[in-house]
Amino acid sequence: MTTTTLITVAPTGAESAKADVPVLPVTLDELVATAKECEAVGASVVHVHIRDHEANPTLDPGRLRATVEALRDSTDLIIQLSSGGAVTDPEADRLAVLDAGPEMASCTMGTVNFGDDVFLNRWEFIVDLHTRMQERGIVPEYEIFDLGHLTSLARLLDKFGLPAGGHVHVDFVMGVPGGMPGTTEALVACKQALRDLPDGTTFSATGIGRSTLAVLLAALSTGGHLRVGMEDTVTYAKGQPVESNAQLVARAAAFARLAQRPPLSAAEARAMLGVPARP
Ligand code: KMH
Ligand code: ZN
Repeated sequence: MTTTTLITVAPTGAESAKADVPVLPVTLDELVATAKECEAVGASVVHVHIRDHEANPTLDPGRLRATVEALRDSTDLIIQLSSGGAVTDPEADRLAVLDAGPEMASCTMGTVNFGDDVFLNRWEFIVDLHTRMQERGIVPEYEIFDLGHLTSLARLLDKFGLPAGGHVHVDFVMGVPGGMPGTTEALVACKQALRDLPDGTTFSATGIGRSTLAVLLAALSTGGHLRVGMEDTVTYAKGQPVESNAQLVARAAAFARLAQRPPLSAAEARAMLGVPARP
């Protein structure tokens, strides 16, 4: 029985434009303010994509390092950098994300059609990411966009060993046009496939766009954890734009409490995920 809930906030992403979503946090100040608000209402992990001075997605190494430092100085949140970036980012830049010294980084377990684009994740690239994270003590969150990605994860762990920290945590990213649907049935299929992964593997789930609530409720009812944020949805309810990331985290925390699985603190989340405690 899972008795608590890990809430990850993904506040920015690489897909929405600031011009279309004015409340999207794109500057460092906006990101730090959002992170603090989200921590106050129940988040314990922040999944970070950054933007440049024109609010376009970037993997600029200096900006990434400054972002990690600022978030570490102002919050206790576990800092998880996206190694996925935007669909246009080259592999070398995505690998270089690890140089910014995050506590965690995402590691997507396969290629997926991504709307009109392709989110490319070759096997050799995945192996490179996984082994570099092992060497540097960065804890991965394995991003699963489709059922077969779990097969690749089982193969990865079998051939190359457990991640840094020894704990396996996966995140089901559901409802991407081209990936698995954001439905209870798909989530249950993913959960069942976890039997091929090490004992104790934990999962969170997020539903893109309209599937947000269905996936949130399915995750809670099956012992899963939650990811929410404006990376994944910019609509709170029909015809009602999201006001802030904290609004989404607060709703997730309220559902988690109703399910008698209150949010974890960042320190508790570190213990669960195998992320070293902060000195
Ligand atoms: N922006 C997507 C192409 C991740 O952060 O690792 C990839 C993504 C996954 O968001
Ligand atoms: Zn992301």
